[in-house]
Amino acid sequence: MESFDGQESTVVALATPAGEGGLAVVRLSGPDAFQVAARVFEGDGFGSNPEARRAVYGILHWPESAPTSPNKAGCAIDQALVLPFKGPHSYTGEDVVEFFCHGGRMVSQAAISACRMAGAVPAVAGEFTRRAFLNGKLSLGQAEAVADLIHAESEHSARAAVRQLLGGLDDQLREIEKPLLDLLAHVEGSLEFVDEEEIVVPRSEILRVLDGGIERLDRLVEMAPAGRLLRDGIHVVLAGAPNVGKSSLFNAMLEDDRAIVDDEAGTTRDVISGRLHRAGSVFVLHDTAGLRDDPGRVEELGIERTWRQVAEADVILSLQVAGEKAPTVAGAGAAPVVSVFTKADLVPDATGVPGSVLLSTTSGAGLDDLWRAIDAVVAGFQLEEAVSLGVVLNERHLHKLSSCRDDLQRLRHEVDLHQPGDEVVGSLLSSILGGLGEVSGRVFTEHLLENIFQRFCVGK
Ligand SMILES: Nc1nc2c(ncn2[C@@H]2O[C@H](COP(=O)(O)OP(=O)(O)OP(=O)(O)O)[C@@H](O)[C@H]2O)c(=O)[nH]1
Ligand SMILES: [Mg+2]
Repeated sequence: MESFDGQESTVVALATPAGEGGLAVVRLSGPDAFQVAARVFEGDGFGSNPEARRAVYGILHWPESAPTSPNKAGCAIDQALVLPFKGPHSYTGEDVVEFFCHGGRMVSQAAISACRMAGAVPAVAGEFTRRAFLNGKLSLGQAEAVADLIHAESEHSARAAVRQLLGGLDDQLREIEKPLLDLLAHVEGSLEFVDEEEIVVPRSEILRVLDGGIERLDRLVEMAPAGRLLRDGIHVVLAGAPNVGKSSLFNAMLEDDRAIVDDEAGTTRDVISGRLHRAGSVFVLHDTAGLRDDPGRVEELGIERTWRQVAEADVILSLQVAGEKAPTVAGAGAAPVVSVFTKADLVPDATGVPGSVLLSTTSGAGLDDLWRAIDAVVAGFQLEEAVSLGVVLNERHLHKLSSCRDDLQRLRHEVDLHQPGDEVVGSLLSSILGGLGEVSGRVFTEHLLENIFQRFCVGK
């Protein structure tokens, strides 16, 4: 990957997916965006000082001076529309030009090459959004929401990302930071008038603010699992003894004949996964090898994979045949378990056990009950809350927010037990606020930006 080129360069990239399509959008951003555009576009008075936000129809062509391809010089590439944005009123905050060309690999590649000959350099992944962040057009949470929105596969994840893009996470962070900043100002203010050792701001006041911060951070940290589920989908693992009907149920839930079903025990040897969209969420189902004590060699490898999958599940479906005694996987993973009794059609007088689901994939009876039970488990994951607040936390957020919470707790303990002077309180508070600033993007490092923007595609 090419390294980030600094903000002085003018970059170019295809903003729409590569391949055939009705339109392709090629985007330029940087101080020379208008000059580059004027060298490759001819139409209705369009020049190097174009009217902002007015689309102009014309001819996109190779630059007149194209030393590497003299035979192309000035040749037309496409009929296109050009739309200029004058910084700071653009996505990146810089001068931006968008060309709307005909879709298709050749046209967009030629448009990009022409812009490069005219002085632009190729953008790296996420460079437009990175520039938007560096120019103060987006917070870090908003920039991350852009990536989440692009990658969103479900209605819930798209809704949560768009709310975060509109400032959801920033609002939550501000609510946490504001009282702490006020307290910091208060203790720092008191230092101007008195001796360092002295305590002026009442301890009860400090404790009240710290408690409020800890509580708000706790609530935010609790939403981290929801962020992962929104991003990666809800992983449901079907596990149980061989032949209980795991693959049959997996196929029935997916409404697709994906996994091999057979009356020989030990049919499934490997984890088979399938995705499905339901109630605004993505579910990832995993069919697994049946668990038994004396498996063959290959089966044993499959069983190891079953346990790994169970350990990583969000919801475990523990299957056993109705009316038969069998070991279950309850308690094997950290995730909630739904007990499922299968082959209900073979036991005509079967009655359900409270808290479990009785079903038959042969007749289809009980499948609705199973989804209701899964929905009840999912309701505990706070997805709705994350969506409505616009907070999609990732590992980075979780790590930072938890350590800020722990630091606040330590400070609280200190204030409560040892009554430190205002100067100590002030210095600890400002380091905690620095940590919170790394989540909001007030404080950032090159390394942090590298990690965040590598998730983006080129052209965003
Ligand atoms: N009568 C009846 N038979 C079922 C039902 N579900 C599955 N079966 C049968 O049970 C046998 C085993 O089904 P599978 O779905 O392959 O079971 P499994 O748990 O995936 O088995 P392994 O992959 O060997 O661990 C097959 O012959 C299925 O047709 C059901 O609801 N009713
Ligand atoms: Mg199977």
